[in-house]
Amino acid sequence: MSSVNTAIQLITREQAEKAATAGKAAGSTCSPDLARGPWDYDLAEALAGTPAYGPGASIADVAPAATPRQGQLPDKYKNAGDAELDTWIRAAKAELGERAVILGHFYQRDEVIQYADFVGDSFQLANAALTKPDAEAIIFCGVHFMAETADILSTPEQAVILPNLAAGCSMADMADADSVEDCWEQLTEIFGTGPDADGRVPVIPVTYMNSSAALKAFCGRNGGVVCTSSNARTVLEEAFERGQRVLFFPDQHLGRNTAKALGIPLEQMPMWNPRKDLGGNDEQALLDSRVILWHGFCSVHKRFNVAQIDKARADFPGVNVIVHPECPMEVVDAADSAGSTDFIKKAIAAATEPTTFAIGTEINMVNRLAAEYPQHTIFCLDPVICPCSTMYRIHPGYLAWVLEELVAGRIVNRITVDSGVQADAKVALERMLAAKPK
Ligand code: CIZ
Repeated sequence: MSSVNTAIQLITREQAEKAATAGKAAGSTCSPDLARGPWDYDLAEALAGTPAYGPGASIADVAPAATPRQGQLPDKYKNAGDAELDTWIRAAKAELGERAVILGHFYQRDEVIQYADFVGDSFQLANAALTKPDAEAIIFCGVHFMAETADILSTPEQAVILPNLAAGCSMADMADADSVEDCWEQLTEIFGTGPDADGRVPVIPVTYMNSSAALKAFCGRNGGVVCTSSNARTVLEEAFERGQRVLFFPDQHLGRNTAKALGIPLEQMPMWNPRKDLGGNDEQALLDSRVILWHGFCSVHKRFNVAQIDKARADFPGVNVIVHPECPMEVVDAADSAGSTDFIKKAIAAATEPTTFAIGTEINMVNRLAAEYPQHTIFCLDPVICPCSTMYRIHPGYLAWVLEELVAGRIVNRITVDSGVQADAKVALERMLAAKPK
């Protein structure tokens, strides 16, 4: 199976040849711009003066003005062919040896993953870096919040590098520290701060790993905790032991799916829209709530729908549908199971008989699983190739650049989290690690 990148190049070439034909054929990409180098978007942002997520699933999401931007990649790397970049990356890696470790997220393109020393989800990767205490540089081929987490968990001597600073996360950007502080103030006015007769405080803030370090620190300071998609249930159960209700951000879907699985009725899960007073709720709805859901979402997982599941079941009787809990509730309810990237990977690895799997998560990961397990039929529920816009911003050109700079003794694109923020964020991460399944 060809990589997502190669498929996009082929499709867009074909589409250009058939430019006269309107409409999208099944199997087309969500944007012909995906065939271009990410540096075109770095330049477009510089010219427009405003950041944007670029082509892919988040193209329509609004990037906050303060979103980090990438300066221009030197022409040498933009103009190089695949073979040249491969030679440079391998040579730099060999020269750096143990001094550098390359981490590749499951959602990253194969053209980058091939150079990764570790491949995994964000938390697995941050932990993998801990096994390399002698590495001076941790090159995170993922997105901004992941690099921040790696910086929080690594030693001060280690430099965490994000090859393209514009590789953010639109979902993480949907909850900024000011809006969350503002929400917290409004909630405190309604609920006060005093515990109930059982010693439970009014609200426990819970942030998904996919959030800025500032929000993890907010949770650390306010009795809150971080969760990942693999431990969200455990974290919520623990939060309900200490608190009467939870404020969950930024992903409404992970919050809703997890709380629903715990038996919390939908009526007790109001949504908080940060642009509205009281998040768009009346006071009683907040007083009656168990989980207040932030109005955030992942634009990759929002693309999955029940019609796609119905079609997969009609086309492949007996298909096993597994989706990520960032998908909307109806999709999770219609699937056979839902779980984190690691859950999906393990479910496929555990299948002993040839099986057809329809998967609802990012296309690069689904295609890699399909290539890794040829005994199974594995496909993405979404027929349109639409990768994560921000993972797409990392390309072998940037990886070659940051590595060659390291060889020359220069650190570029370092992600540094302020020491105070680190300390508070660590508290929230440690609470997550201390939470044990019931
Ligand atoms: O934590 C991660 O890496 C993400 C984005 C999701 C997951 O399920 O692993």
